[in-house]
Amino acid sequence: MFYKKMILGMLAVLLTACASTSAVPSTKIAIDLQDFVFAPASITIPANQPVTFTFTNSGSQEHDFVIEKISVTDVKMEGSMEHHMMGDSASEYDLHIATPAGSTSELSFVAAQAGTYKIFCSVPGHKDAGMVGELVVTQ
Ligand SMILES: [Cu+2]
Repeated sequence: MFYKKMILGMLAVLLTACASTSAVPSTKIAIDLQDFVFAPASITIPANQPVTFTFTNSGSQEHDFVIEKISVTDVKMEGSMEHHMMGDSASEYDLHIATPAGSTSELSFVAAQAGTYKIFCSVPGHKDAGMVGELVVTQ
């Protein structure tokens, strides 16, 4: 019994050590939300590493950032609007963060798979107005 506890204790120490040495600093990217473009409109991030997007809405309308389908973990959001105008399928989006005009918000996540993902603003009319872009996840 004591032996088993000792092994578990050692495992815990090993896991803790592992977590602290493999802590990769988050890739930080600033994205400006304008009427009606993302700047930059093409964003490249590494796969399997934490990234943080900081959104600044310098437009006169609310804007959001949507990726319809992407495999992500460790998603954290700050400053996102709880209620905002969006399309019908908003609840199906894998990533969705809305930022009021003149405000900022923050989105952190880890992308699990390399690939190119379409980004867009889901506020009605904005996608058609040109508020689209791409997220490139590299291996
Ligand atoms: Cu918008």
